[in-house]
Amino acid sequence: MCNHHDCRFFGVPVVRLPSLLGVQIKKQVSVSAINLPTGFMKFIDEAEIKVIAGRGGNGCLSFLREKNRPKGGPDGADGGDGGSIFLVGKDSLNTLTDFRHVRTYKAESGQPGAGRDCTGRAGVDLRIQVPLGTAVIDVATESVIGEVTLQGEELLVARGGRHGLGNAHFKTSTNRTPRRTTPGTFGDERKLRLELSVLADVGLLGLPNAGKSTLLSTVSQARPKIADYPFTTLYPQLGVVDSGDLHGFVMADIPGLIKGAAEGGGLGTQFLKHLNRTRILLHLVDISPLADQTPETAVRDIEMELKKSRYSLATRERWLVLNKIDTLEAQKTDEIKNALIKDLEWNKPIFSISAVSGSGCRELVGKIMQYLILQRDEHDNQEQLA
Ligand SMILES: Nc1nc2c(ncn2[C@@H]2O[C@H](COP(=O)(O)OP(=O)(O)OP(=O)(O)O)[C@@H](O)[C@H]2O)c(=O)[nH]1
Ligand SMILES: [Mg+2]
Repeated sequence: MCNHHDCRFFGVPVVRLPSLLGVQIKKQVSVSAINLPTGFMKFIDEAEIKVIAGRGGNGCLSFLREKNRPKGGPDGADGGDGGSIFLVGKDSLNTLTDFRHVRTYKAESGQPGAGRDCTGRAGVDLRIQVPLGTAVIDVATESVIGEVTLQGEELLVARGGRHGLGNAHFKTSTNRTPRRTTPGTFGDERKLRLELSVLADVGLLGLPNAGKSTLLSTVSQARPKIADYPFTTLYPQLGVVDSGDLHGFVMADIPGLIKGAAEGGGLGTQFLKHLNRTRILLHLVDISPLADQTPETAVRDIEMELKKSRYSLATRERWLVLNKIDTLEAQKTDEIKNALIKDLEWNKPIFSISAVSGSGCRELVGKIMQYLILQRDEHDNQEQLA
């Protein structure tokens, strides 16, 4: 039987490019990120899955034959109904990453009926957990089947086949030995497109060239432009990070900030609004010997811009991520890290990574996921107490 643990994950995400003319341009690509024009931060995570409901079990043709009752009459029973498939709202999921690995979901078929009036067992229904806000579209007709918006809400997406009738069913006063049975019918089989509008959970901050886009490309399937000149990123980018277990999260990369951004320097602070609803900010700092600023200045300059901006980002949970450690001896990295902790009186998490080689990135993603889950649990507890 299909068990949820075996059958999650699937799909090639599709990016929907919003068109300012109102025309939707769709593009099948292997990334879940999108370049967005300024101020247009809607991001749609998509996955296509196939659902096959269980078949109904056939009815049975049988006559009771016992030593002392040679003409015992028809005893062929009905089959069982096929299992149906439901999507179920789950509030701890927030992306469709889980559907990237499994393409087909199949519910169990009903068992055929048997002699001696033994009805076939019904197939077990399959319940697939989806994030709240998931819209479900039938790919063949482009019609919307529904949207799952509440925790525990169930949406029937493929009805199981009906059971077939056994010959006992057709016994009448005029026909005591019916040979008629009916087969079980097929369950629904359809391709579904799941669509979810997502907001970023994690925002990347930092000076130009800190390696923000490189980090996004290493931990997600997004492929932002990367180059060794400032302001490579001109528009916010989003990527879905698969943290390897049931959950994933969305990371937003915005153009680099510079000192004086609040007064319009560089690309200004207009993009900070995209980080306004994130839950953690990752502050990337280039600690390579070639960096333009010292690590301390790189942190303080950005902090100043956050304080000056209209958004309440200065008090937001912010972690320091020291990048480009591949350019230094491990000992030197530790020295820089310890000096920063001391000089900035830093008491929040701090990480050392190489976005290029991936070193330290897995640990960082794991810690972010842990934090997001913990925060969600606290939020749930507070709601229960209220
Ligand atoms: N050696 C090394 N180079 C890195 C690392 N991460 C990024 N880089 C390089 O740093 C340069 C800038 O990287 P980006 O990812 O474009 O930086 P960014 O922060 O997105 O820059 P903007 O978009 O301009 O704000 C590129 O040449 C990267 O290859 C790293 O871990 N090690
Ligand atoms: Mg960039």
